[in-house]
Amino acid sequence: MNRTLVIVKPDGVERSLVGEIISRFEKKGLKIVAGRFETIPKELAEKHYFEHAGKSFYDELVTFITRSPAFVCVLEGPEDTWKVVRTMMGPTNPIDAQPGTIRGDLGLEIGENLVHGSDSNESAAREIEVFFPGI
Ligand code: D4T
Repeated sequence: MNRTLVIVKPDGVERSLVGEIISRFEKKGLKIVAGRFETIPKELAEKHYFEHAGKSFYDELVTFITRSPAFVCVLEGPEDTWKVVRTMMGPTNPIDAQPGTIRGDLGLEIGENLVHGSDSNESAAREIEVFFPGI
């Protein structure tokens, strides 16, 4: 089996969209194999978003992802689960996201785009280790 990390970001939790978002993945056939609510500590957010350090939106991104509880989970499917999740999420900017995708149906702003999914099997392994070490 193959796993990926998904985060329903603080905006998704604040808007009570955890069930709506996670149920889409469950209906698709993916399994939740670990999950918790957590206000992501700054150190974890910085580890998670290390590749964006120094970019214009970095400080805002870290402030956003740490501002209130997120639902962090590991989803499992047969192969390339990260890709299944990313396709269902839609592109980073909800303005570009097609109806039928999570960001296309539920989002409006790039800075409040509801959900994170790892962008490769390598990122998935790294990010799962950041949030669920030793799982
Ligand atoms: P994440 O990593 O949150 O799943 O989003 P994506 O994989 O779809 O997009 P990303 O890594 O390029 O961006 C991470 C995060 O930063 C926010 N962002 C991004 C922003 O606020 N302004 C920007 O210009 C960009 C490119 C949105 C997602």
